[in-house]
Amino acid sequence: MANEEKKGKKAHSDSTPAVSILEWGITQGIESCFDRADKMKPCPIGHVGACCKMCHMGPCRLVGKNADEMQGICGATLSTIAARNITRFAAAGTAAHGDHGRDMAFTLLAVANGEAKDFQIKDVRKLYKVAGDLDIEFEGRPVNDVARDVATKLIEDFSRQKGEINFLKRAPKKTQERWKKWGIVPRGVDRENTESLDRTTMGMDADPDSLLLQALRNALANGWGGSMISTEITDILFGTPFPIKAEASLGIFKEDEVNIIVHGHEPSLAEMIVDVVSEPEMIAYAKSKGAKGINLGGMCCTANEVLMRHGIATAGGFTNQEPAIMTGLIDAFTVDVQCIMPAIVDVAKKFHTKVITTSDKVKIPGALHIQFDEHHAKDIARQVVKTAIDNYPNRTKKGSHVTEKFPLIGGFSHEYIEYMQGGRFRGSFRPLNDAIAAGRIRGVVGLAGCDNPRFPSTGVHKYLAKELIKNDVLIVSTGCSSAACGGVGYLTPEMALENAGPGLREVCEAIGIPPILHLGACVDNTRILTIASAMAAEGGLSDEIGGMPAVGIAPEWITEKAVSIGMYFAASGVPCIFGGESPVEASKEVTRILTEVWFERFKGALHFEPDPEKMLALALDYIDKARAALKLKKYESGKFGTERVLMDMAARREIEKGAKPHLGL
Ligand code: MSK
Repeated sequence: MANEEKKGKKAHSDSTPAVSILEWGITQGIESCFDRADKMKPCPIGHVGACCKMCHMGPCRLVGKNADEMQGICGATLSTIAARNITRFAAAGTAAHGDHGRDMAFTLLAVANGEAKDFQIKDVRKLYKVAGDLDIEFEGRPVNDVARDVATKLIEDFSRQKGEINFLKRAPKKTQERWKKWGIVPRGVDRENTESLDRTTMGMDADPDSLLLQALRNALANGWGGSMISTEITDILFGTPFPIKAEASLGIFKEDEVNIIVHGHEPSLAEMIVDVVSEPEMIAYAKSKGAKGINLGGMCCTANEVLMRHGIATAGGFTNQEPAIMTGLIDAFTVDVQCIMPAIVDVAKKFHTKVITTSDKVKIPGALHIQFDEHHAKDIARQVVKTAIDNYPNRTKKGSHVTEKFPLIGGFSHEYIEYMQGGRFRGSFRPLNDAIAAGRIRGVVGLAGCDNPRFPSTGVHKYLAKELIKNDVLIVSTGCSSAACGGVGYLTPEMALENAGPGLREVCEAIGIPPILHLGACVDNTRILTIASAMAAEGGLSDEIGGMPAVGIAPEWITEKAVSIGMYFAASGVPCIFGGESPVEASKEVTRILTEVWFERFKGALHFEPDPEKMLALALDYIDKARAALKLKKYESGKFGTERVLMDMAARREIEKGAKPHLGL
């Protein structure tokens, strides 16, 4: 990337297929988010957190040379206003992931009660594991009874008024002690959301530190509550992922088949569509309309869900929504919840594409609405697929196609990561901890979050991914970051051979893994919490999540969900670096709390840094300082200490002799 682009000043995609389609779109007068980003300059006051619109005396804008000494009409200072604004970000992000988790919990309950007959519990072993964590008896009981108890107990996590969220006890003791000490143990998801909204109203909490502690408590209700509930139940219902091949890029569409996209976050309908598109009657119906078959692809995090479990190809992340429609090849663009640009309906009108909304919570004027209901899931999926097939004959030649696509390997659940380090019976995190201790792996980075049209979209993900693995940093990726990396072939073992530093390359070669492990959707960032907790329990590094040579990076973040994620990592002990300008830049005090104060209390932090080179330097600095504090061998590329040898595939097979390589069996 040129320097100008690295600083995020050029608001165009860094994806070659997207650029070629978007350029064609410009010749046709079709507008995209990139054009709107060029035209729409962010409000310079709201952008840095200096605008308070919590009541109707304002909005109050604290700007100018003396902004630090100014007050809103009620007396709120710049720091109060910036802290309130980012606390509301955290609350909204938690609400989004919380509602996702809640929907999954109610689906599990409906399945257990025999009311959602099209779904089954695919991973009974995981159900039992979660039941055990929740102190629910499972031995000798009917599966549905256990599932009902699990769903009921997890639903209580949303409405609980006192006490604490169930999965918090999965965290290392020391991490939990820090939460208790600073009063940020979340009670229930809804309670924390309500309290954040309450505290940030006019005339309530004015102390930035107190507000930001509530933001952390609210975010923890997401990480160890809503999102973790979603990940666990999705695994129980649809299977715990294990490595699987797939493809990525806008080139996944087929000219002679019915193309359907599933976009959004909640996978329940998408799972049914996966089943339905291979029904012989549906394929015959598609053929009767002149198509050779049905081609299913995904977008954003619904894509990640069905990629992780079925190898369904992804057309990319957030900014690929409009270019995907501009191919002219999509017959139905089906959306569920979150990260759905209303603009897709306008783009679709220029083609034959039908945009189908499916959630009561997401309706877009001009879209066809087919309401999803888990009680009649397959019938509704058939209706969606049939709508796409019926639309196929309406396809015209209009559009700009690309054919380039890349293979990838996804499906790295935390269970599989443990399995790959010793097999089903000897799985542990010891080899990873040892490789870090010996300096073969310098540290671990969670690369996550959105792709942003205000950046050279996807470019900062790719730049950081390449540089980090060159520096022997193992990457775990989720969300649109996985799509950005997958869309250029970075999620393959070959990437390690060609680009990884010598230590990381050896590890990847020994196990046969890519240097970037695709962990799933945005909600699956909780897999990173689980991995970090397991690494702490394994010993040899830090005995809590804080202090590990690990960093979270969201280089092109967009959403409130991202802020909530960054905060639950910070509270759990992981320093996080977000790209772009800071939404609290107006307040030095709030910036100091998010970085220095939180690091002192939790060993985590939330930085905002627009320059990708500085993001990289900051991440490596955190990793090296954590190594030094743990008295680990100083990292030097190509010079390792001794460690336990990682087992390769053959060795694991030898040990297991016939054991099935997947916990979900
Ligand atoms: S989809 S939250 S744009 S990662 Fe999860 Fe992508 Fe960000 Fe949505």
